[in-house]
Amino acid sequence: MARHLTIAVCQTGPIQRSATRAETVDRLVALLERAAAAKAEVAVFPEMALTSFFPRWEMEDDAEIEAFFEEAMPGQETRRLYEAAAALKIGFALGYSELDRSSGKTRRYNTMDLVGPDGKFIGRYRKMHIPGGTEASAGTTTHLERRYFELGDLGFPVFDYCGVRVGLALCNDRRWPETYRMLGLGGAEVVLIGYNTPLLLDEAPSLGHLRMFHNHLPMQAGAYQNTVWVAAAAKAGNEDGQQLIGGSCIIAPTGELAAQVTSLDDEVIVHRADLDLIAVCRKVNFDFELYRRPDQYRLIAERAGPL
Ligand code: CDV
Repeated sequence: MARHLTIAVCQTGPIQRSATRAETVDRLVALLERAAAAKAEVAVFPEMALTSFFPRWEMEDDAEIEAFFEEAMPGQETRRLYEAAAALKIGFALGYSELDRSSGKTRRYNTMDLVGPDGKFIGRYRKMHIPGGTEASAGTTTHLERRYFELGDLGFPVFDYCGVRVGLALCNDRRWPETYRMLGLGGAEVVLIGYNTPLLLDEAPSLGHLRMFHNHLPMQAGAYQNTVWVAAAAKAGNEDGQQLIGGSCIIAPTGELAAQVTSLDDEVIVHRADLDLIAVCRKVNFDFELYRRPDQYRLIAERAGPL
């Protein structure tokens, strides 16, 4: 029997620092309702979908920083989203900032959770490629994720979502080939990604015209070379004075853009992903079992010479 998964990408416009969690959750619930009305079975929201992208600010005060984090998921203010998922029978992947005190220490992660169509937690991913620095430096776009987040400690897990193998990734992860390869080797059929990408970088203004190209290029290559569907949700528009790129999309295992947003606002795009296309693409070029053999890799390593 043919296998499909109808995927919704829920892009958000800017989430200003002045917005309350309740206002933001209202917007996410409205997007989820639109996705369900379009018969989507799963929805993906952006990275840090509950708050402004705060690593653009250098903050000292723990209370000020931790106001951007969630200690429990669902918490009091986010529970409505989980209830909406159960009522609408559509699961979601949600990016947020996680405060983990379970070990007795305070740990902070840039996290994405996968939730089922019954509103129940399925699995968690913590961002592995944390970009930026710990202190602002002159002449570069302030991006302080390393000040606020530890490296993820959960690897690249792949989860069962209603019989479909689903992996998660966050923003900068999407630029690195190992993200897709790890998820592909773990059997992922669908990769859900959330991101926040500034339109301009002070350190490389001459590359400004390539920002959208460099957004789509690695995701299309990752989808093609690992024969997975990729669905990526951006935060977009002018958020607290910084322009975010948008460009949310759904990409087929052929590398083709199957659906793309047309705004920098709250917007839902939906595509019925043909999961059988994965096997077709694998047969053409990327049969891992046949071609990714240890003897072949040994030869490649030998010929590469000393590092
Ligand atoms: N949130 C991110 O991970 N942003 C990074 C850059 C711009 C620092 C990105 O790769 O889009």
